[in-house]
Amino acid sequence: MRRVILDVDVGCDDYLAILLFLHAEKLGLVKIEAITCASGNTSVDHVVRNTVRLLEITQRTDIPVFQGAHKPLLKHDQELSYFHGKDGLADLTYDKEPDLSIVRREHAAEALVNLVVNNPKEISLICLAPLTNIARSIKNNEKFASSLKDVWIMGGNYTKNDEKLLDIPVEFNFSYDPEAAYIVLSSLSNSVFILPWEATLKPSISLDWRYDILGGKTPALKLLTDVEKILYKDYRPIWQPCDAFIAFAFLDPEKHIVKLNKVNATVVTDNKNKGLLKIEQNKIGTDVVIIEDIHEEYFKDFLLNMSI
Ligand SMILES: [Ca+2]
Repeated sequence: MRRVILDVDVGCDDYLAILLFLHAEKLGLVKIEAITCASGNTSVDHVVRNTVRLLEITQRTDIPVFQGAHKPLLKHDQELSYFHGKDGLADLTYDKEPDLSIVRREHAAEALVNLVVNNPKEISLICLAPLTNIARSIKNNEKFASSLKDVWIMGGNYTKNDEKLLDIPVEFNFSYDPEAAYIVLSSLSNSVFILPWEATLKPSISLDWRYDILGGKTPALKLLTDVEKILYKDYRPIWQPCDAFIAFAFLDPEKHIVKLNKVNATVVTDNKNKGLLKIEQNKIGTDVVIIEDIHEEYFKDFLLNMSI
């Protein structure tokens, strides 16, 4: 069984990614050791509330939840993403508030260190948020990075790495905390998998399929359907649950990843394009596996089979 920690900024696609992992745990494929929360899509307070709400709906409040970074490492004036609404889940109203007494006292970065260093090479880290918590863990404990089994990151964009083309918007997770992205990537030595923004644009699952075929057959999916109907209204007709794509890739890489590319990469730290993933030809960066495409039909099948 693969042991995982999920680092999240829930966020509608983090929400779905957690559902995939809960389903995989039910199948005996993974054990979720903890969920650590960071700011990004919304404030970390909302991320914690959204996470606990989801665990209550799915009756999995046994999973330890930790609150982490409320700001990026350096960018104190950094704006949150408001694509997901102010509260991260489209600002719905609820009958009751989640019971936050289940949230552990330890800071997420401390919890990450304790879990990973005490279980060397056992735990896979699934990074679905800006990398602030992970960078802090790396800085706090010299054994942390080398004790990880592997690291799966949704974030970054890299295709246009030609200098002349560098003036492009940087993917949100990496642009929100570029210093954290730099620290994380430059500190890891092996088994790093990145699903960049470009790969999230490849699948072409229509919103019609999302709403009419997948729909909201469980209470957790019903809430997500309500959220996504609001968030996607003026966005695009194609569903783009970025974090769920990397969750899916992780769960069965051989079957679920259609195309990957082994490269050497760094994170740009200059003011222009800060946070952009840069492919290095002269091997000065970190060897990473870029997940370029996932199997769309298997992804849809997986979701249709979910009972969480
Ligand atoms: Ca996320």
